[in-house]
Amino acid sequence: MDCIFCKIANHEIPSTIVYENDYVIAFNDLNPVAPVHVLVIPKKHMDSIMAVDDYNYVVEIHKAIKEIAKICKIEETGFRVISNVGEDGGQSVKHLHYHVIGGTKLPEKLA
Ligand code: DGP
Repeated sequence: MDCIFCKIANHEIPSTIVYENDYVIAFNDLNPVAPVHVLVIPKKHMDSIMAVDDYNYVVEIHKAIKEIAKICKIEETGFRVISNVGEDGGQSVKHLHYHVIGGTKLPEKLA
């Protein structure tokens, strides 16, 4: 499968890794929208939230988000977590991922 995030998870292409364990890897987004913009992904390929077939990975992602917030020193100031799904959601990479965004007062709030 030709998936860019699988290649990042397998260390086949470089990324700035923020956090990693057996289940997940988190790395800086190529096009950050804020001082902190980290992507957290499961190491197992799943297309999106709609394709999750092993919720152990979701638990691990949730735990990783807490670690990332501490590592990036945004646990006190706050942050936003977004997972875009499908066409209307604006998902451009078809490998489940969560954006962790912070480090500044975030502008727009849709929900
Ligand atoms: P989304 O639009 O939710 O599918 O977000 C995909 C994000 O992935 C987008 O913010 C840019 C980022 N991205 C795409 N390709 C790469 C890459 O090769 N490396 C890194 N670090 N980020 C990437």
